[in-house]
Amino acid sequence: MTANKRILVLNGPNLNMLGVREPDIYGSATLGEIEKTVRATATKLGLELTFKQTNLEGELVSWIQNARFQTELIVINAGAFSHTSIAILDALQLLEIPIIELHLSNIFAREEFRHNSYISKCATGVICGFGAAGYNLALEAAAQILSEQD
Ligand code: CA2
Repeated sequence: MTANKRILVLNGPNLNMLGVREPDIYGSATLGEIEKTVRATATKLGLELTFKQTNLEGELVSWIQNARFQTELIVINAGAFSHTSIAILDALQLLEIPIIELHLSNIFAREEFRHNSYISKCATGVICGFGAAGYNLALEAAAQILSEQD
């Protein structure tokens, strides 16, 4: 059973601009539209969802630190910080809960500087390249992981 399990979905820099530019890479859905769909999926799966976005690295670090006793699993699309931020990796490594790394685009089919993700080093699994549908896939994976813990 996954009832009442809490999932935190964190979104990093520029993801608030989804649907505004570059629909060929990131799709045409806005982050608000994605959140709405993900909320419906969470309800269907019996998961309690918190969904947040920030452009600030330090804010992401604080949210990850605060998640320690407040959530059973994190889904994180850290945007460009995935490729640069040891601070976010350090914060995630302090957690003792499953971490699902998420990207809309297939980062391995893009520029070489996107091929390395610090977050992958501590992720339970990575979902990338499925566009907005990846958020729902991440929730399905979360429900599966949490049900195996019971
Ligand atoms: O594919 C992803 O989800 C990324 O995490 C998105 C990041 C990028 O830096 C990562 O390499 C892969 C960028 C998010 C930027 O979002 C935009 C949205 C609309 C217009 C421009 C950028």
